[in-house]
Amino acid sequence: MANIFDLGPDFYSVPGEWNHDGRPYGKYVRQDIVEHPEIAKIRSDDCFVVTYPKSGTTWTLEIAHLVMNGGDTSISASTPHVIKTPFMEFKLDGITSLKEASYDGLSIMNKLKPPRLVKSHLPVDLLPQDIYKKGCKIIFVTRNPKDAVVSYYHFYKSISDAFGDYSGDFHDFLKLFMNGKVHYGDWFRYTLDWWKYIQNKTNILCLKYEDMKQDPRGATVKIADFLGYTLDDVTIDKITDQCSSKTMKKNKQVEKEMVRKAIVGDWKNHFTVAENEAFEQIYNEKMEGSGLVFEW
Ligand code: PPS
Repeated sequence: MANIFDLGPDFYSVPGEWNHDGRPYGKYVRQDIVEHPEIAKIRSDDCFVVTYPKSGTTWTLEIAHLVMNGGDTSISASTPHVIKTPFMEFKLDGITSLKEASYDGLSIMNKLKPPRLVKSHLPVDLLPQDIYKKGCKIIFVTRNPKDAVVSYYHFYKSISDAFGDYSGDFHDFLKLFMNGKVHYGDWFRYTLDWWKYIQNKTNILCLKYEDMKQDPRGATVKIADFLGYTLDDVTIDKITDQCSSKTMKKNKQVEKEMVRKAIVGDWKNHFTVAENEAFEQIYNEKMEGSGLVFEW
């Protein structure tokens, strides 16, 4: 039966993208890490922030980094975000939005002093197995997929280095998203695989973007508790403040594309009524029984 999200044969794919296990990856994702995750040397005191793209990764990394530094903002103010908290599988020559001429997350990770805080968007089965074997801490952040796809659409439009010249509108992009044709693939598969894995794991903290927005201080406290840092109220308040979207937007060390509207519910400005109804139907079928519930 024809469905509102059916893709025609000529759908957009980013120049240079490649596939692994049914998922597209950008040319900036290191294929050798995806195919041989064991090349990443993992330490038991590493902490990974793992997300489907556009779920609150940058925000969470900033909070966790400040927690690990007792609220000291000097590194945040002086070091590019992607250097202090490297993006493991990401490699690109000449990122125009960075001061660096080239970037290789894994080699930066290899040079960092422990404890390292690392970003990844890899699915649960593709992260280096040593992360699980060595009991590394993982913060898994998830976000309602309507807002995630809106955020992803604006990201595709804003970084031609990574996504080529995407000229489609949001409605075209939603079709790509619903068919798993955006980088890192199908949101439902990604989220359900991670969600199943994290159940009853004490070394994994699951945060939802919407909860963090609702109670940002509570998010700082949860992250500090999880990472094993005891911080006084003044420091907790300082970190929470420092990590507000308003303050992060002003931080020159955070790429400008990483902080946009930073709200819950921007999907209402993008979805048509028909798209929303079709989305809800698919969402309810795929997520039924998962126990994962979002605020919209
Ligand atoms: S990425 O590229 O996947 O790492 O992007 P990610 O950081 O996961 O998600 C980007 C969205 O998070 C919003 N953001 C924030 N929200 C609240 N508070 C803070 N401090 C914050 N920083 C970033 C950002 O604006 C993106 O969401 P949208 O909806 O596009 O605004």
